[in-house]
Amino acid sequence: MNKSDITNTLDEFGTLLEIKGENPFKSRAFYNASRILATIPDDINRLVEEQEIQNIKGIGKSIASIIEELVSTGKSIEFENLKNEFPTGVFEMLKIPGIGPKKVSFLLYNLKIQSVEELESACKAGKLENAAGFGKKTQENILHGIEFLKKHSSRFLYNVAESSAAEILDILKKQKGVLRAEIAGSLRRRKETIGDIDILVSAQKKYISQLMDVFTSYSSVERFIGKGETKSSVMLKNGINCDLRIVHDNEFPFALNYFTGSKEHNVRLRSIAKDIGLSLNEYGFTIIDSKSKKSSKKNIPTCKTEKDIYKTLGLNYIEPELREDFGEIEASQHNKLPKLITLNDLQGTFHCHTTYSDGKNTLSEMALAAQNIGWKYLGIADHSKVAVYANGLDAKRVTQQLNEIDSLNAKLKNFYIFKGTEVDILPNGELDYSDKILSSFEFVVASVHSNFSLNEKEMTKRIIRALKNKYVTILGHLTGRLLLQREEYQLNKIDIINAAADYGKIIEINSHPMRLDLDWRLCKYAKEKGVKISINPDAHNIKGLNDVRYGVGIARKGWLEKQDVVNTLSVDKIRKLFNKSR
Ligand code: DGT
Ligand code: CA
Ligand code: CA
Ligand code: ZN
Repeated sequence: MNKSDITNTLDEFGTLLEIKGENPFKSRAFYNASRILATIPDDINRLVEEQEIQNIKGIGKSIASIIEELVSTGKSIEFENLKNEFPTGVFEMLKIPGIGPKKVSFLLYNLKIQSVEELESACKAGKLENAAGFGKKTQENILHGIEFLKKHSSRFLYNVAESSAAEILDILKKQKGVLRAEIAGSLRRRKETIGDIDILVSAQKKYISQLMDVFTSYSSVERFIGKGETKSSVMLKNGINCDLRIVHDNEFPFALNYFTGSKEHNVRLRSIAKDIGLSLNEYGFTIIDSKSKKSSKKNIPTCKTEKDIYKTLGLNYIEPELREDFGEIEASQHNKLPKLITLNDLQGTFHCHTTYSDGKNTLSEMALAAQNIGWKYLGIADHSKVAVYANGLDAKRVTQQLNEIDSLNAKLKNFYIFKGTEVDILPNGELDYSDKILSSFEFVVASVHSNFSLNEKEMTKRIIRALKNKYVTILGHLTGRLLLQREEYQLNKIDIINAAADYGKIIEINSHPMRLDLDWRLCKYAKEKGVKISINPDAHNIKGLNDVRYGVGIARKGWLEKQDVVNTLSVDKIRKLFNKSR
């Protein structure tokens, strides 16, 4: 953690204590310590190393030890515990202009408002008009603030940020003087949502300022935010911020590594470097001379690529998707890194909709499109009858569709359409089709599409009951979340994954950019339990088939290898697999 990480954490610490209603003296001590730390010029690492923190006037003993813990481990246990006492919505509410800790405290404890969404409905219902410290005017301001937040400072879906970034990268790569150019940050790590776009370029010195101008005057730029010698920031027309950094080519691998992050991964790398007498930052390695406590540039290992950096640290190369301090450092040290799945490994996919339910393309159009991608098969899974809003199929139309698939399959060469359905899991865990109808399909995706408000126990039981049905092959979009829009329903995900393992069921990674559900954090767990994953597009038209690439990103982020994912298998092997559980 650098100094600004530390002061931010101290400020947050103070804020949380204030929300909690602790003695104001306590939170003020944190704010003061943060301010003092920000103003002293000394290097924070040196201060900690020389045990000087507690001698700084205005920083008490307990806060000093928190700072030491933050610097040496990158975390404070006390802070993490405190943070866990609050719903995550608290941090979002604090971002609303005009909302501080006192107001959040009142909202949280007196009105039981836990998130921006809940606050918005409360304002719209006029519930804050007569609340102490609020009133009609404040209520209006809060609504404006929320609108502003939504538009400007929220996160963005991966696919939206990615297409903006790809466009900019393309333009930059074509400019004179550019040597190397890459997307960094959370986009390179393929996070499910993106805060801002980070682009890194190395260029000949004399072209740098010209390049910055190209960037800031690019047609998709809404406004200019800031410019330094090596960095410019802009806001794009779609509201996303984009940082461009331009470095010397010999700094490029180091800067790429640093700005790819994650922060947590960077912290780990730096500490490994330190253990072997090196100091690592965004510009390069320096050798720490233990006698003079100064770093020197002599005999530094040269690194032309990121791979060289990892090698210097005694590590196997770690793919960007894995850099979350999620066990990848240890795996790299012990030669246990996964060989990540790639888009090319897919031979087909499941869970696609057609005009039989709410899809926009016909069965044959979807099959043809899948063939054109180079796939060997496509699994069709239209909605079941209770999904009236999505034109779900009754028994008669199921028969019709299955017949059409049979006749298409008779004509198709080197391609096979798997007969499936996306059957609704009813509130009690029963399925929307009888076992007899279910048995007429080759595979069954079971999903929750209604009654989201069950409590955790009921929802978990509901889904596990559905998994017990011998005709169910794949569990669809486990949590029902819609990224940036709708929270997941309450459920015990671990229990459900364990049940899938017990019953030999597949769990899908729903690749729709708004879902990306199973979450990558759980993919790794599922894999460890031996649960197989299917990367499904949930496509509602031809174009949607390509969404599997987002699912592959999540699979990679979740440590999955080719053999963990069923749609890397051939038609024959899939058939055997689907039959096995029946
Ligand atoms: P985002 O933009 O919120 O989706 O996530 P990132 O990971 O792209 O974060 P961003 O844009 O703030 O910074 C890009 C990378 O730069 C980040 O992944 C790691 C590195 N970085 C930025 N600030 C710090 C810092 O204060 N300390 C360390 N160690 N690394 C940092
Ligand atoms: Ca970023
Ligand atoms: Ca950034
Ligand atoms: Zn669905």
